[in-house]
Amino acid sequence: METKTKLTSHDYIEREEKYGAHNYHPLPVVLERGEGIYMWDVDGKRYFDFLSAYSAVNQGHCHPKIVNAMVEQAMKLTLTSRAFFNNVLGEFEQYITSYFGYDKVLPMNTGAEADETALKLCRKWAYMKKGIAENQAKIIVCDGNFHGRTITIVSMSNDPESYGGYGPFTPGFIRIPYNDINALAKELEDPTVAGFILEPIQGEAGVFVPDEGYLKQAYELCKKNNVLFIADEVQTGIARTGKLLACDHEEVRPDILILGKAVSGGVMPVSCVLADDDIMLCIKPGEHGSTFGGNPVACKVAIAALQVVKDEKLAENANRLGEIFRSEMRSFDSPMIELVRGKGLLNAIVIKNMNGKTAWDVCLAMRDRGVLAKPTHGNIIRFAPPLVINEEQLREAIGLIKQAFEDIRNS
Ligand code: IF1
Repeated sequence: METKTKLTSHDYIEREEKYGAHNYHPLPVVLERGEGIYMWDVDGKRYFDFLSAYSAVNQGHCHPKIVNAMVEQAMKLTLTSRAFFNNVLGEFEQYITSYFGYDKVLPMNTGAEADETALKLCRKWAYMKKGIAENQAKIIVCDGNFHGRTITIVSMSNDPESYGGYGPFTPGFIRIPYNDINALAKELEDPTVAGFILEPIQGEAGVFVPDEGYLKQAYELCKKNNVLFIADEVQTGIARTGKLLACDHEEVRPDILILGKAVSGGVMPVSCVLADDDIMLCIKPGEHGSTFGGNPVACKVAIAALQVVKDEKLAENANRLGEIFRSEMRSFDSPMIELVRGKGLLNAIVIKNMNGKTAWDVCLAMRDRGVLAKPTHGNIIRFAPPLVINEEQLREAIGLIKQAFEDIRNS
């Protein structure tokens, strides 16, 4: 019997290098198992996950209630397509519209698809309800935005890493500075503006939390100008920032709400768009869809994942523990820590390079201490553990993070 030689981490990395597209530069660690707030690499070393797959694993890795929901449905019926009805989609639609308080939901799969759906909905509404001339609708976007990787979405981006080399670009977007109410007010005077799409906290840009009141003022300006307020809560939603939605911090109810990532607890791609009838019914049968959108497995997974958020009070936990994280890291004396910012358990540390050491080196040192996180935009490290983490575990991880900074200082 041939004995299988154990592959080393290097072997795994080399194999990906040889056969996989080079569209990522992962931290050198090869993971094999995840449970709750932890992941283990192929050598059995345990890590605190402080990225949560960019806030998709809010409920913790392989949450039994979510995985069981997936397995149970997968043994019965995985996919009918929307060519036919099935007994699960309506259950999900009723559950999630009641959960977030909207008339209707349009189910998709990835966050980008949900963002694209929101943009299409906004344009349809512009022509059918606001009376903007065909093909003239404009949508306001913010500098520093990240809404996904499709060509229309990168057409909104001002990050060369996102849009570089992918032209020509989709027209119809006006870009303004984030967190700038006056800039928004000015552009809203244009009667061909149909929508304003934003992240309530900019994740990829480095966890930019706008000024208190910005969301509320922006929403009210949009209302005054008959413009749809479109919130991309793919990363900030599902309890991540200490409320069910980041918009809840200012009691703003988006006209179009975009969800993804943790809607499924990181078990499979599930995304959706929520809106009331006057907007949602602008899309007629056959005018939009997706093969897997709203499939029975996704529906059962999403119901289970959202129920976990409520049952385990993840928003309250994120709110309380986020305060501890920011307080501990702000009071920690390290020459590499420029500032700490965030809300709930979506936080970031802006790193000052020291003796040639960068945020990447900090992440390598944290990996060696058993905590996984990754820099964004070079010098910003995002810290986003699963929301099921408890105070004792958080304090243990904070201790390891501080040790990693010390290791760098002493190296
Ligand atoms: C990558 C970033 C985060 C998102 C918001 C829509 C989407 C995302 C606010 C699209 C996705 C992911 C994509 C992933 C890494 C990660 C990311 F670094 F790219 F920007 F989180 F900040 N709206 N974000 O954050 O959702 O289509 O991916 O399901 O592309 O590298 P998706």
